[in-house]
Amino acid sequence: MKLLTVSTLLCAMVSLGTAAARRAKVASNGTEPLIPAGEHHVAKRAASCPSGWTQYGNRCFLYNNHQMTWSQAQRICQTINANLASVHSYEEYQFIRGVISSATHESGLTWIGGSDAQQEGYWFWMDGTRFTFTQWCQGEPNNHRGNEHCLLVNFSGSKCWNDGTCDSRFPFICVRVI
Ligand SMILES: [Ca+2]
Ligand SMILES: [Ca+2]
Repeated sequence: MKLLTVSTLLCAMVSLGTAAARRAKVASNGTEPLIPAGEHHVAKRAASCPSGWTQYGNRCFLYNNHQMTWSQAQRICQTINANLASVHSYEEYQFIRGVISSATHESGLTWIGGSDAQQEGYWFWMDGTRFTFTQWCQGEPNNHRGNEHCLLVNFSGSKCWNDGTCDSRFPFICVRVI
């Protein structure tokens, strides 16, 4: 008899607990909320870059110090859902130079995603954005020996842009949109 009483009491407690939990899930207007309380802050949190990437606006940049041809570099960027970087303003170019120098403590030649390999003089960015801003060095792009179709930054003392031979090997910078 005593055991039965305890058992009945336990059942009642579990039942009450379940009812309380259900009441908590029902919103004040009587409908089930689409997003459980407590998860709202996840939906509202601003998007940010993956660990190790550096954010500028709504894009994330990643420096890779492996020496690669321009095409190898682009392929590596694609494996991490990115492209070789595009640049759209002087401020963004200085930011990218900062990403390079903070990783290497110098301003070395680095591939980004500009190329005129399809047709000489027609420059495109690999990420499909418009090629409008440029920071070419004086006399560049010169398509030296008719064989320069890929974009190098940090060229010469002015740290401007040069068209280089795509088969040369340099570190590179990937970009992805948040
Ligand atoms: Ca060229
Ligand atoms: Ca050149």
